[in-house]
Amino acid sequence: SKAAYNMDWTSYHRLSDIYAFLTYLNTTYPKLVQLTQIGTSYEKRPLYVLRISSSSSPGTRPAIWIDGGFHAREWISPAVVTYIIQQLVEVPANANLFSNVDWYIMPVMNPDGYEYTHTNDRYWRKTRSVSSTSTCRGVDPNRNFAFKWGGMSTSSDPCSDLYKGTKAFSEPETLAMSNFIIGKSKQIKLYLTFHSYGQTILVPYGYDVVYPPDYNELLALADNASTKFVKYEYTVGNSAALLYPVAGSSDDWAKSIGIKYSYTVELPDDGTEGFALSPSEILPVCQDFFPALDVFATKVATC
Ligand code: ING
Ligand code: ZN
Repeated sequence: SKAAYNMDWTSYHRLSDIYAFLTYLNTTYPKLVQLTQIGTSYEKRPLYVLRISSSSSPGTRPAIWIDGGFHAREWISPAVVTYIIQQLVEVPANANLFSNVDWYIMPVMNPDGYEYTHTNDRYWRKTRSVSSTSTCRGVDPNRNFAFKWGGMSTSSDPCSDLYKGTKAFSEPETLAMSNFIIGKSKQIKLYLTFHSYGQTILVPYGYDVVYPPDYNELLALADNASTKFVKYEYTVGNSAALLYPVAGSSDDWAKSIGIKYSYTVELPDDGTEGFALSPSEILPVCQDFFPALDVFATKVATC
């Protein structure tokens, strides 16, 4: 099958390429996809969600939410998420993945930061909002969600990479995303957010070593999904236990609003190249991960 006209997974792409790809899909496959601008970033870039649905009344089936690009320097994340979109939309053999499930996919939730890593600072992490008390810019979007906001592994210092912001959802990006998800929270059964690096699937909660009552079900599904990985070995476990406690993250928040299955994926590598993962690794990482989505979709279809 042929990939979209302007996109490939042998190099990392600027935001304009990614947005052109989404626009192309929206005009080329009107029956299957719908591109919605859910808001604008601090620097007034559009925030896009692509819905993939084969339903005659989209919005009624159980759904999967996927996002990427929270942290600007984690370039493999938008690359994997755009690959997932391309495979779902343009490879007929993958149509079974949306025969009973709708998908809402936001490939770049922090477009300002992403562009900044291409133009100014390759290792920028946060958003690009201006502080009223400091010359330092940006909030960590994964410390800005409204569950246990301001707890462990967060900072009140605008110069910190873990700056939590002035309040939960202070950022236009986290606010727009959370409002959209809340509007679909009856439908969305699985929340999947892609970060890097570390090769782990993190299971809530992350704010402390605390386990939701259905933790074993969440763990079993992630374990099952991870049996699909061939090239890269992923570790599955509670985020606070496996990594470190993190408050105000998006996966905890998704779980807290009733989305049963909620995970943070730390894509490859294991730290050898880290954020600077070689372009030659993009396609292998994408191809290794994609089959796991079948496990998630099969579970969600019966939710
Ligand atoms: N890592 C995540 C972070 O935001 C994380 C790790 C996510 C921990 C969610 C707990 C819960 O720090 C990266 N690479 O950003
Ligand atoms: Zn991250």
